Amino acid sequence: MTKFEEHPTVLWWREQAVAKSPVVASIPLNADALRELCLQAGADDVGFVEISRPAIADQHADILAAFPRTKTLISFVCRMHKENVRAPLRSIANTEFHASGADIDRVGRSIVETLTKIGIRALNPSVAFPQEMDRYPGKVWTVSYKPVAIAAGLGHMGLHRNVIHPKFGNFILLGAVLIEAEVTEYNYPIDYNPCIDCKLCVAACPVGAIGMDGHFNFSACYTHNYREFMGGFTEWAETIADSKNAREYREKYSAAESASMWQSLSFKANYKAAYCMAACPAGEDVIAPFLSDRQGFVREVVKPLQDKTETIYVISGSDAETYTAKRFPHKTVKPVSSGIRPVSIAGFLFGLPLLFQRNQSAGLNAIYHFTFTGSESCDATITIQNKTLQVQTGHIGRADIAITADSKTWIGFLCKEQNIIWAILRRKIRVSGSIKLLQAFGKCFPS
Ligand code: B12
Ligand code: SF4
Repeated sequence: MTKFEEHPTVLWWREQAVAKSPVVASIPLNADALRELCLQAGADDVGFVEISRPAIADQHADILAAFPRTKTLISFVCRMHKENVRAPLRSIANTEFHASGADIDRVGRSIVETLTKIGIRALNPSVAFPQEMDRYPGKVWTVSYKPVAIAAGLGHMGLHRNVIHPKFGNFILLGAVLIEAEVTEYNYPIDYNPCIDCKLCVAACPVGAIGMDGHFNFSACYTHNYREFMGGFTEWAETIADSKNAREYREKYSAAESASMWQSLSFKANYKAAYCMAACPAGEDVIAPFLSDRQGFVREVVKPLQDKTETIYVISGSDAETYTAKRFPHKTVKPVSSGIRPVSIAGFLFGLPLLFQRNQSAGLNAIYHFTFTGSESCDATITIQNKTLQVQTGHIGRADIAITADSKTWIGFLCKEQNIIWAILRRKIRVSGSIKLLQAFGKCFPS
């Protein structure tokens, strides 16, 4: 083996490093030229955000963990074909989502490739998947593109929480490239929200995930729309494991559902809805049919999605179960589990706002003090009041009920592996206050 000091690569680098010009990355990149480079790569719009921007401060750690040299985020969008997204046939919409996702990855990669050639180090995280599944059910993605796109002046989140571009509407997917250079000029949020507050996203969503007041029911969207992704897949696999034979499995899953799962595994996971995005008339390039004939637009775009007969997946005892049965009686409501099981107390506390079903909490006003002991000891206060939820660390205020629990036992109980009565009898879980309040608590977080 050649000695390190005499290795051809080491010798080559040392020779050419002497003659090298100043490090390119230390010179700010011209914003116009960089913008042009991104458009040439296939982006439909682009903006730049410096890493120190307060609007993305909560993402610093994750961004720098992925690429410690990051000085600038290039935020870009690729347009989707709206007729495809709007088609009630989901195979057509999913083809569009996957093709546009591939565009984002291709554009990001192409920007990285060009910058690398001129000596600027850069990295493009994935459009959506793959993600870091070892962190599941926590934050499995790297960069939250929506806040970055907003900071870069590419639009604002509408009532449905998708980013609406002022021109292209919400028919865009988002990407970002992290680069080690500064840019001569940065971009800032646009001064109006393209959302026109028509509430058609509310009307179209089959599980009531979007509230009139802007509340987003994560668990409702995730359980139905993502039925063939992480949680739904986990539940499907567990159903197979728990079934005594093929006949019992078939009682729980139809042939169409098995085939659909096969399709997702073979051709990329399929979304079940995205109707909020399909219905949205906002954006200069999109709004004409809505403004010229509002009723006609609803008839042509929203009604077919509402009228579609299909299976809607809901968590048993959730707000979505009640909503879908009442609002869309012609759709088949199938109660399932979300498949989300916390693996730590931190995960349990983090997940509460995502699982909270505000209508199930109606009439409940209580302060819960949790004391977790054992492998993950910590204190938490959970306040449920007027259909809202607050999770705080420490014990705050006067508790209506205090629960002391061994952390492992509590996680086992949440995963349905431990019986709570057994745990109470063995004093692994101790409750001071009305047990009814504990039951009411459970009702707010069906999973
Ligand atoms: C997590 C996620 C989801 C979650 C949460 C959706 C949401 N509102 O954020 C679920 C699984 C429900 C989801 C659904 C969809 N998504 Co999505 N999703 C993401 C992802 C990976 C991160 C989103 C994010 O930044 N959230 C945090 C903050 C900024 O968003 P927020 O709305 O304020 O927060 C809500 C939720 O995110 C949730 N939340 C906050 N923190 C955390 C942490 C964890 C661990 C979890 C699980 C949830 C969660 O609670 C908040 C309030 O409800 C991004 C890709 C990425 N890397 O950025 C795509 C992304 C946001 N999704 C996208 C799309 C297209 C969709 C769907 C249309 C998918 C589809 N084809 O059906 C639906 C639309 C649902 C909707 N109305 O929002 C696009 C949006 C494009 C656009 N124009 O804005 C993105 C940007 C992907 C992309 N690269 O283009 N998605
Ligand atoms: S459908 Fe209407 S209310 Fe919903 S985000 Fe689009 S413009 Fe806003």
